[in-house]
Amino acid sequence: MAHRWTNKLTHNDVTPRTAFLNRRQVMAGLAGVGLAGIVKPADAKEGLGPNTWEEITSYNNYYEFGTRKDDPAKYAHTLVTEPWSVKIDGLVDRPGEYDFKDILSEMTIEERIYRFRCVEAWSMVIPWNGFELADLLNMAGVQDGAKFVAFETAYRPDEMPGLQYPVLEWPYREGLRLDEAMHPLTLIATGIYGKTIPNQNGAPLRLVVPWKYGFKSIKSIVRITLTDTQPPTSWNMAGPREYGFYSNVNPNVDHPRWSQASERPIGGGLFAKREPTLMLNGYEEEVASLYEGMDLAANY
Ligand SMILES: Nc1nc2c(c(=O)[nH]1)N[C@H]1C(S)=C(S)[C@@H](COP(=O)(O)O)O[C@H]1N2
Ligand SMILES: [Mo]
Repeated sequence: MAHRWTNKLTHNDVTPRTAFLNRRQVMAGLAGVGLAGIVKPADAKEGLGPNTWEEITSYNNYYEFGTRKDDPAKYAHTLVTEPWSVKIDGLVDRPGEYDFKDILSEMTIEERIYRFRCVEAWSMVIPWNGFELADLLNMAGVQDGAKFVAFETAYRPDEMPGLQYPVLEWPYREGLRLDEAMHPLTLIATGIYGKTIPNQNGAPLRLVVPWKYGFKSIKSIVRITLTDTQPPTSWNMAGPREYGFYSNVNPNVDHPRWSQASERPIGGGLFAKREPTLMLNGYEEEVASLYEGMDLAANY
C-alpha cells in the first residue's frame, strides 16, 4: 500500500494523550501502559464520540466465554495471555511461531478511532491502539500464490468455559481476501484508550476490520495462515445463509431475520434513537474499490 490511512475521527481529548502513550509503547515494545488520566469521550467536530471504556469493555461478544453480553467481562480473566505466540504459516517466506513481544518490537502502534458495527445491529465507536495487519504479513513475507488469509482464535477449554457448548465450530475461525487483509484500514488491535486491550476484547491481539460486521474481527489470534483458497469461517459454517464470507456492512442487504438499514448505538440509553447504517460502515471512500464489479447482495 502506498499510503497510510489518516484518521478523521481524532479529537482533542483523546489524541494528545494517546499519542504520547503510543510513543512510549513503541519504545518499550509493550502493548499498553497504564493511563493515569481519564480520557473523556467527545467529538465535537464529527458529532460522533468514542464510547466509554466501561461500555467497550462490558458489552461484548466473545462466545468462548459465554453468549451473554456480560459473560466475557465476567469470565475472560482466566485466559492466560502471557506468554503468547502467533503461528504464521502457509504461503509465506518466513513461517514460524512468532512471540507476541517480538512482533510488537517490530510494529508501530498507532491510535485508530473506528466505527464498529455488529451484525446484530448495535454499534460503537472505539479508539483502538494497534498496527496494520499488512505490516505483520509483510514481516512474514507473503508469497505470490497467496489469495486469502485465515485466522484462528486460541482453543483452551481449561481457560474458556464457553468452549464446552457447541455454539460454533471451535476454534473460532475467520478469513479475509488478501487485498482486504493488506488494506491500510485493517488493524491488529493491542490496546484501547492507550491501555492494554482487556481479555474480553480479545487480548493480546485481535483483528479489526471496520467496514465489516463485527464477527469478522476475530479475537485472541494464535494462527494466521496464507492460502490460495477461501478458508472456512465459524459463523459462515454455523449459518451460511445468514453470515457470508464477505459480511461487509451494507444497509441495503438485510439479514434474513432482521433489517440492517439502521443500528442501535450503544450508550445512547434505553430510548436512544436508531441511526441509519452507512454503506461499508462509513468507509466507502476507502474500500469500495475492493468490490468494484461485484454484486454485494450475492456476495454478502
Ligand atoms: N474468538 C472470537 N472472536 C470474536 C467473537 C467471538 O465470539 N469469538 N465475537 C465477534 C463478534 S460477533 C463481535 S461483534 C466482536 C465484538 O468485539 P468487542 O467485544 O470487542 O466489541 O468480536 C468478534 N470476534
Ligand atoms: Mo457481532
